[in-house]
Amino acid sequence: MIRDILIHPDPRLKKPCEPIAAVTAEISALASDMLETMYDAPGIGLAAPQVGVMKRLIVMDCIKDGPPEPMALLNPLVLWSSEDLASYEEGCLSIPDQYAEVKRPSSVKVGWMDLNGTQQERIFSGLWATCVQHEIDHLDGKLFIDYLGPLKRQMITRKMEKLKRERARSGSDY
Ligand code: K1U
Ligand code: ZN
Repeated sequence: MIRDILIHPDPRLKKPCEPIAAVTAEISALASDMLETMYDAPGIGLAAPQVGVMKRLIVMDCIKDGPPEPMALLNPLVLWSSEDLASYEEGCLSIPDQYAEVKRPSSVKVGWMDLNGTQQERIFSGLWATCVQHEIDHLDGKLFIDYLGPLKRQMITRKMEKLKRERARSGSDY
C-alpha cells in the first residue's frame, strides 16, 4: 500500500522517534508499504516519520542501474563516522523539488536490526552513506535544510508552506 508522504513543515518531521522493541506483523507491513511508497515517489530512501509513523525504521535502495537492493533498517545507529567528508546535492521527499549541497562523513558504520530480528552491521560509502545519514536524521527530527543557513532554510520553508496551501486549495491528495 502506498502511503501519503508528509510535507515540511509538519510537527511530526521535527520530533525524535521511538525505538522498535520487536519485529511484529505491523512493523513488517509498514516496511513493505514504505518500500512501495519510496519506489513509487520515486526516491532512494524513506523514514517512518515521513509517513506519519513515529518509529525508528528506515528503508533504502541506492542502486541506480542493476537489480534492486531494498533494505529495511530498524533502530539504525551510526557506530563510526569517517573523518573525511563528502558533499552531495541532497533532496527530500518531504521537501519536493528543493535541493542543496550538504557535507557529511563519506563513510559510516551502521548497526541495525533486520526484519528477521537479527542484528546487522555494515560500512556504507558513497550515495549509500549520504542516504543512510539523511534517513537516520529523519528519525531524530532533523531535515537536510537544518544544515543550511537560516535565510536559505527560511526561503525553502516558505516555498513549502505555499505548496501546502495550494495543494489544500486544489483538493489534491498528494
Ligand atoms: O528521505 C527522503 O526524503 C528520500 C530522499 C533520500 C535522499 C536523497 C538524496 C540524498 C540523500 C537522501 C530521496 O530519495 S529524494 C529523491 C531522490 O534523491 C531520487 C529520486 C529519483 C531517482 C534518484 C534519486
Ligand atoms: Zn528526507
